[in-house]
Amino acid sequence: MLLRNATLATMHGDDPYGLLLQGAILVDAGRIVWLGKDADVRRGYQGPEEDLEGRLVTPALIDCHTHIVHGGNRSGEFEMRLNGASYQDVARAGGGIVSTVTATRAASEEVLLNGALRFVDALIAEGVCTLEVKSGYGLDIDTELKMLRVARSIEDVRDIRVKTTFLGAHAVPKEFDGRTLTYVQQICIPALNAAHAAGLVDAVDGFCEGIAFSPEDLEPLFARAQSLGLPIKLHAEQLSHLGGTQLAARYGALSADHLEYATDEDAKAMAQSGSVAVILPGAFYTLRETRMPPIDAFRAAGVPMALATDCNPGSSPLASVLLTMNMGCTLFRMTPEEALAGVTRHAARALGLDDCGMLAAGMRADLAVWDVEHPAELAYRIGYNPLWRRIFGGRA
Ligand code: DI6
Ligand code: FE
Repeated sequence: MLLRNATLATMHGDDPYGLLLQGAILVDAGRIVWLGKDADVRRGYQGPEEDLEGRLVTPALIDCHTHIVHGGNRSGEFEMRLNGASYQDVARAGGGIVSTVTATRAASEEVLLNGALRFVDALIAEGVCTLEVKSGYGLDIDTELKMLRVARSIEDVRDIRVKTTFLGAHAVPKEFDGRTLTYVQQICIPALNAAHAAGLVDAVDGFCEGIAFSPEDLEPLFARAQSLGLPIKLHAEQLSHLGGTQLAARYGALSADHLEYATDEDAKAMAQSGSVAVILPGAFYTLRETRMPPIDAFRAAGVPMALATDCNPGSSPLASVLLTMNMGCTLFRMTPEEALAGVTRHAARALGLDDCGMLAAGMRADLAVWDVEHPAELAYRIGYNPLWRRIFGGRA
């Protein structure tokens, strides 16, 4: 299939957005085999072609940080809080992350899958072709595996690629209250071993925070991940500065995520380890955080920045990559070009993928065709989806 008469945002090269006007893309067997100027289309080409009438083609979007598989929802505590309930009131009513753990343990795989598909479909409608999904609402071996199986099964029922991340170190379950390291040793590491043996893990993540795990707690888990050959990611410096970023950098992490409280030194460590900074404005917005991630320091150090929804029932009930891009620009002063790179090229890198996120010969033909003239429009509008067509592996 030949797509003609399009503006191509290739997301590489010297021009902003890697823009190519009056471009064409030749797709064969699910891959981009050629792209260039429409005028240079090979004369001998005989196959089907389509005139895109000047529309914009970008790499398909990538949501590289989600907790999209989970039981129940937390709208009740959202409402309680806005009616004046305190944190303790919410906790007494069984709220918070514990309530999602209880609901996720109780839910069947079918219920979890159908719950996730509501948000997966919203992302697909915005041109997403690759999705990362974390475990971390099971906190016992069976439920962590159940979440990862459900995450993988999304690929069986939708045209989307799923990468799974083991997040057993998300919270300490109440049965291990005050025994964090025991939980890591007795549940987290055995769950990781079992999930890896079942072929369910692409990366290992943790929540490094006062209310969750210290760098010392995470060290044995990361050592195990490393010996299994699994890459590391980390929720780091979201609510306070604990040194998670430096730990992640020492393990050559694919990414450190959130990073509101990260420092210039953290940015330098990430630059050295080649880790991506995954910026999550949905959680910043929902928690009404005021401390901004050090975007200038990431720029200065040359740390690639990705943007993701963090889609979860507590701190970021967000299922829109387009709104995430807008928030990255308006809340954090990222440029529209950085926002688009953050959900394409750099998001791919945050997942360790080198076959998507850019338009180039040899890449997967995961494309988004937009009814806009210029790529800045993607981050600019709020609550408007200009997707015209999504192409997954060469198929519309
Ligand atoms: N950071 C967060 O903001 C969420 N998890 C995490 O690691 C909170 C998840 C939740 O409240 O359910
Ligand atoms: Fe998260």
